[in-house]
Amino acid sequence: MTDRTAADLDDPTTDPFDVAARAAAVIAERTGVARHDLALVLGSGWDGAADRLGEVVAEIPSAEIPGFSAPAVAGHGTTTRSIRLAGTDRHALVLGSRTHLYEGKGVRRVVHGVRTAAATGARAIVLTNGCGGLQPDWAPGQPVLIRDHLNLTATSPLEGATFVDLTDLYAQRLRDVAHEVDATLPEGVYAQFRGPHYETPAEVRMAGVLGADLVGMSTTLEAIAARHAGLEVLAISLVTNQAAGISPVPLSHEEVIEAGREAGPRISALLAEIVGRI
Ligand code: 8IG
Repeated sequence: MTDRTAADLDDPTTDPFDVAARAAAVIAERTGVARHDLALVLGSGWDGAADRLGEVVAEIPSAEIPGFSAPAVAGHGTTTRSIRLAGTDRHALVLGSRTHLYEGKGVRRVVHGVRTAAATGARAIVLTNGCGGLQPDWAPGQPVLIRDHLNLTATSPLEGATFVDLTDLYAQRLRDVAHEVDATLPEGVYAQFRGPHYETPAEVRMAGVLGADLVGMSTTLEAIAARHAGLEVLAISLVTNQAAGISPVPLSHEEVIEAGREAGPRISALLAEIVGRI
């Protein structure tokens, strides 16, 4: 069944929203939670960041949910969790990973988690990612609110004549909520490249000239699909490295890992406080 429904998403005659509705029905059945209130997508560096949100009500291998991709490596699949937010009767759907455009599985797969979140009843979604930073004063480990984006993927998750206004895509209301928690959080414009290679220094300079502060390989297509599905969007990047050519020192993988580890407790607390106020 999982295989068939995954194939359905790739079939152009299938409505991806039907697959999302089936996925939401499976989530409701497996979690016993009829309706989720908000959703989170955890990007690189954010793995443990949802652990403080509240009590895990249920955890499902994502590959068992219609339309979600099977894990690339057996036994290394991610899970979808239902978490009851501490001190409330509200539930968050936590998507443990995402499908990236560079995997070549198609844009429908990239945004299926977001559409599923909307189908479970969520009204808002928090998209997180790890990315490269263009501002020299943003050290690795710096969280940054996405204020706006440049979609440099040359594609869209929307099909046909679907004209969606993106003026307030990264909702000012939710950025205000985040700033109530931490007034020092900087904001930036995120440029999504297709990847999977990192940018050349010339491409990073180009992105800077175009107005980007952050470069990454996710989030913008999901944000567009989320807005189209009626979700309010908050997106938070973790700058895990300075983008190519920004620092005179070449990237050190160890430094990046260490920065992520060091940022762990801070971004977990940040996320829990923000989610509690949404
Ligand atoms: I972590 O420097 C991470 N992801 N495109 N560029 C792009 N994606 C990234 C980067 C980066 N760092």
